[in-house]
Amino acid sequence: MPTTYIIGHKKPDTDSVVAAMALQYLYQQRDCFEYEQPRAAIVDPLNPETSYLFDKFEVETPQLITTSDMGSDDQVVLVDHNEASQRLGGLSEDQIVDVIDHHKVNLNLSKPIYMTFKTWGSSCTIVYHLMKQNDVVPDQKLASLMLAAILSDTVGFKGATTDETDKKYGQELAEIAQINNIDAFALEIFKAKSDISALNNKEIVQNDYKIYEFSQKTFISQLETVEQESLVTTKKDELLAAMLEVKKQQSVELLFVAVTDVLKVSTKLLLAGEEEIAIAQAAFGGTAIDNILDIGPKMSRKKEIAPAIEEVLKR
Ligand SMILES: [Mn+2]
Repeated sequence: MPTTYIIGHKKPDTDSVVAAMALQYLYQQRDCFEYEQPRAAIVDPLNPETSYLFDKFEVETPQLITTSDMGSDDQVVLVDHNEASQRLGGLSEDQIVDVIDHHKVNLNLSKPIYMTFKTWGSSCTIVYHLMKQNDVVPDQKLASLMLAAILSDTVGFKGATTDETDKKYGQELAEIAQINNIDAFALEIFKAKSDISALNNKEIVQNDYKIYEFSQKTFISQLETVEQESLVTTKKDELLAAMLEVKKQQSVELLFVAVTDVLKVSTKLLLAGEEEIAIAQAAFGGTAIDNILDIGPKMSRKKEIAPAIEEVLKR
């Protein structure tokens, strides 16, 4: 019997991993989805935030897979991403049967498939919506993780991508999870996200990045932290050196690192070189000082940072 792998993006964040697990739970409860042997999987190891949450709630990590684990008649549901550059490498488009996502669509497949796209702040908000439509209630652990994913993706309901639906469903999930203080839970998640103590500088630069196929291949990394100041002062030179190495290794033309303070709601961009400095200044205004540009309260890579850079590159 074929397996239906439910897969989030490369370098998975909490939303990507938990949304896949929540979809597996939903598909197992309701056979109207007709997915055989639904199985959540990951394509890269968990980040420190997700590891922290899985330890805290004593949840097993989904299987780490490559295409060699998959048979030719296995099916794939993509969640929390859709474009090829963010998918499991080598994945055949013909195996994709469904996409559940909240990112910009960049797809041109050769056959019709199912799709659920919403403009909400988290893929887990969408999966919870699908659960509600099908009278499925997540168990307490899953509800805790789904709330964590929503809080992580929306930066505690403060990010620009936050929708009223995220808040409403977050509240409902908090009740199922029996989490009374959502703000305290969000702070706990931010601290776990900020913990980069186990990472070397190159790993820090690549902890949460996306590569965009703009007119120039562009790498945008984001460090969501409660310790912005030390990252852009004492650690700055080491990070800039690591950025140049990563730029070469990843074969990208442009590389930006957004250091976002999730409590102060502010972002400073670390700029790899002269070209990035010129582009960032054109995109956000202001003047970079020592390879750093303060872009103020912009926190969303998806909605505020990447589109502004793309816009300049179109000119
Ligand atoms: Mn997401």
